[in-house]
Amino acid sequence: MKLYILPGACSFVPHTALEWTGADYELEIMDHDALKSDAYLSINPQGTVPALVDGDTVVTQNIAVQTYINALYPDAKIFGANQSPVEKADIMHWLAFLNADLHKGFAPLFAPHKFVEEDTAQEDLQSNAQEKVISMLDIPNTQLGKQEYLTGSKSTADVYLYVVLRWAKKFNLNVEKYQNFNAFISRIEADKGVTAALAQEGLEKV
Ligand SMILES: N[C@@H](CCC(=O)N[C@@H](CS)C(=O)NCC(=O)O)C(=O)O
Repeated sequence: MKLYILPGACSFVPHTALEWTGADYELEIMDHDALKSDAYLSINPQGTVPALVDGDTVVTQNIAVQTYINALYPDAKIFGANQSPVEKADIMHWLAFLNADLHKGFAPLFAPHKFVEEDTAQEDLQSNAQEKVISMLDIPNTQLGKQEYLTGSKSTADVYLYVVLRWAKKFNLNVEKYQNFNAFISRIEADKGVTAALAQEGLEKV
């Protein structure tokens, strides 16, 4: 099984999940050019990570990749410890929020030129995107005021939030008012799978 990743990208989430499973897997560390190569586009026509190749099976889209890993290694409980119907809905709720809303909110910060051409328009777009992202971060911060992890037990949703909080630091977003994130980051960075994935991706703790 091979997982395609970009260091520090959302692919960090299935990367950590594979660490949690103890599975024998190969990591393919890509760069932006390699993502747009014909070879990679034949795996993922969107030219994005993550992509997981397992024999003849190719899985793309972050939540789908995690779902595949969870199905292969249910004992690793990557979606959290308890999996009643309500808890299954809860993990999907958080993953959808993180993947579809919060993650997407960063797109204008990473690549404003993909949205508008002019410098001043890009600055306006980035400033609006920053405000929107900061406002969305209120939601997980509030949840972490009630419990240590988003769904109550550690899951890939927490790792996804951790990735997003690294991006918030990268873009110097002022999230100081969200008092629950510092302790949360320390908790996540103490995790063995996270520590291993950080080292393999050449990343420092934050
Ligand atoms: N909806 C996709 C989003 C994937 C995505 O945006 N991946 C980013 C990294 S976080 C990427 O590959 N960016 C490189 C690029 O767009 O060139 C998923 O869930 O897999």
